[in-house]
Amino acid sequence: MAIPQSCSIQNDVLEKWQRDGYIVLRNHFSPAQCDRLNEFAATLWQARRTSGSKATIDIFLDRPESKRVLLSQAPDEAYDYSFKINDLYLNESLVRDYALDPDLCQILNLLLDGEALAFNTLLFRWGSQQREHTDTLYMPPRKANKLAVSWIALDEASADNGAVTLYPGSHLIPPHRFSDGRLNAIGAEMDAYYEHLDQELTKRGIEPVHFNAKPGDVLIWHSQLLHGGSPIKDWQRTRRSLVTHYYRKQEYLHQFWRLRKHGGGYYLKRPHPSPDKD
Ligand SMILES: O=C(O)CCC(=O)C(=O)O
Repeated sequence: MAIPQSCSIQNDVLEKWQRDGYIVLRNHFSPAQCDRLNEFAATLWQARRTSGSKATIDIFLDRPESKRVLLSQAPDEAYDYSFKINDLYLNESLVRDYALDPDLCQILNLLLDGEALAFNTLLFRWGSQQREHTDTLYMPPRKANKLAVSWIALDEASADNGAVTLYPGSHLIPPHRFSDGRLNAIGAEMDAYYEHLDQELTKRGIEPVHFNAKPGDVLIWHSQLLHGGSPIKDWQRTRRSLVTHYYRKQEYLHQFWRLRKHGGGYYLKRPHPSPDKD
């Protein structure tokens, strides 16, 4: 479902983006498209030992034994706990079809005011239950605010099965700078990061909302929007989703040999991350 070219609708979308720091595209992907990606994910897991996939997976996300391993070496029991499979966009054309869907890219280009460049994907079977955060802790953009994230719902999501929690308008809070002056997380200084956000949320009267999704809905959030994964109360209900992070192509022209066209946008070709050392 592309946003029609009408200026007033584009203005409405931009107004919401600037005010709230996120937009929602209901029914963007069809039930058949959601089924296709879910089947792909199930087969990927079942065939992981023999498929030759170089992807990594972060397993037991919400537990002390959390670690990054090669997908081919993930233990069977990891499937029933939160995990994320990293960067499938690098080798899986099907994943790029969703991350760089032409209608989705049209909207991302509008929000980013430049051409979207996918540089990271995460495939989930359950909610992450990740504490609230801003994505610039992990991957700040070269150009301030020019990072957007799409979250494609592949199951229904609600407060019971770990819906994404958002803090509307929190992207307008001046970002916390760590002791080196940057936005990247420094583990020992995270208390100060959360104190800054707590104070600003209180001052601005910002309350969290759950993103209650149906399969095929897409949520797009701003890099400075505070968000997280709510606790999973009902482990009978999977909460499958594909997350993609996008910079702008124009900030990566100096790495032109890594830029690839796909669908309606571009992606950054780079090596897979390394698994954790034992
Ligand atoms: O899907 C979720 O539970 C949250 C994902 C998230 O916070 C992220 O990718 O930054």
